[in-house]
Amino acid sequence: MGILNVTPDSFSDGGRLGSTEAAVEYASTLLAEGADIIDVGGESTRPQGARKVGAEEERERVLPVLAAIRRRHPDAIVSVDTTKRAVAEGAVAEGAEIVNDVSGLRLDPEMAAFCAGAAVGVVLMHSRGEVHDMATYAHACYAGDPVEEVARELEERVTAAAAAGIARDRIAVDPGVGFAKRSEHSLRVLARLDRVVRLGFPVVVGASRKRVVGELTGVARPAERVFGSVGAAVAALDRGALIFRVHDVAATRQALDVAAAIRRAGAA
Ligand code: HH2
Repeated sequence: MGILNVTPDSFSDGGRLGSTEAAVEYASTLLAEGADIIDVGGESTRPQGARKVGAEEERERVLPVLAAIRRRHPDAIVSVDTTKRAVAEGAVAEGAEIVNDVSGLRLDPEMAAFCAGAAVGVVLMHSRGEVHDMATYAHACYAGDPVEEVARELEERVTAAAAAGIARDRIAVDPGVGFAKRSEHSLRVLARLDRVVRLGFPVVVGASRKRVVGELTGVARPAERVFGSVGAAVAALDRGALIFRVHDVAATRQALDVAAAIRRAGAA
């Protein structure tokens, strides 16, 4: 899953894609590099405290880009990274097939019913709090093993999604690296990804360029964290992840293709 942020303030690549044409060009590059899904997002959750974006502004950022990607690449699978029903609705009308909700359908009371009715794929990511503080440490309190709490809270989100009528085979789950998690929590959740896999859904992991990678590698600039990010993706693959949300598609794709081939050869 290649990341396409049409935000002026994303933590690693904000403000780079200033026009619809530039965004579509970038989507073409991600697909050529081996992305299977393009994840388009119009609201940042960056750790410094993201600025709240209204639904109308987010729609204006995301929808023209989605429409243009679909025109240029009619067969591409596009997901929309949003917590808002109004944005998801517009995106699905433009051809998005997946709603990637970093709140796990918590923040907009209309989101779950919309996703059920539209019969889209849904990524339920673990987080706590609101968009502006979910990527901070404000809610990074775990009494015991964070893995158990994250798995339990994800299970609650799955139950809520199913209760709203979302089919179980349209759900994927994501432990939310860096969301309501200090680096030690993110590491623990990645190390014990098998616990999340056991929930019974495809697992999405987004460690790309994140703070935990920066801390482990000593690389301050997010855009330069490619090697560490690839390491995280390979480790996640080994622990059962199926979808990798990444900025650096070519590097990750090549590493994962090799790592997956080694896994398959071992299983034969
Ligand atoms: N992380 C971010 C945004 N969306 N979605 C899923 N499913 N999993 C993630 O880990 C995830 C996500 C944050 O990263 P990014 O989009 O690079 O930054 P920003 O929030 O600043 O736009």
